[in-house]
Amino acid sequence: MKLYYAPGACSLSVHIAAREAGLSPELVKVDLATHQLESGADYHAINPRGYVPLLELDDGVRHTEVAALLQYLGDLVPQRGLMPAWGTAPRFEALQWLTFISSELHKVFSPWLWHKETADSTRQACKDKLALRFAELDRHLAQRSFLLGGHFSVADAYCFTIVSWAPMLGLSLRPYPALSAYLDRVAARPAVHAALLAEGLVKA
Ligand SMILES: N[C@@H](CCC(=O)N[C@@H](CS)C(=O)NCC(=O)O)C(=O)O
Repeated sequence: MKLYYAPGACSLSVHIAAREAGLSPELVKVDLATHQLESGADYHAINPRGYVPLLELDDGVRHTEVAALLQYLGDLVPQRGLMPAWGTAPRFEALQWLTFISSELHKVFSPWLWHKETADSTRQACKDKLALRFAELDRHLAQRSFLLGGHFSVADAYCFTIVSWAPMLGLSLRPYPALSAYLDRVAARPAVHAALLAEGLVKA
């Protein structure tokens, strides 16, 4: 299994999920500014959409989309409990969180994360929307350790990755103590630490 990633990008969530599942995909780094691999090869030849993550399975077939990749990895090693069983209420809840993180967090960050020229009015509208979402997450996490309750799931891998972008973009998480404590809790997990280390995001 091969994971095309960029350090700290949304692909980190898939990297974390893989490690939490006990898998060690081969990591292939993509420079998102140039869309080139370290070899100099054009990443568009791998993923014509140009974005990470992309997971290449051992049969050579390539797959994209964070929420789908996370579910796949969670289902691949069910004994790790990273994705609840099909047809259950927790599964329904996990799907809602994955969709929420994708559309209400990830893609609200995207305009100004990737396009420095984004107008101030758009930037402010995104920040206001994120503040609402962070406040909701803070209330939710004040009552439980992880998004689904007491147990870490792939939704946490995604939430952790995206919310961790906030300080980098000048958004303080100080108003959200439960959310901040949650990020610390997730970062302290051995598999998460290993992924952060492998991507060069923390020191050993
Ligand atoms: N729809 C994709 C979006 C992935 C995405 O936004 N990736 C960003 C990194 S967080 C990226 O590679 N951006 C660079 C680009 O689009 O060229 C998914 O959910 O996986």
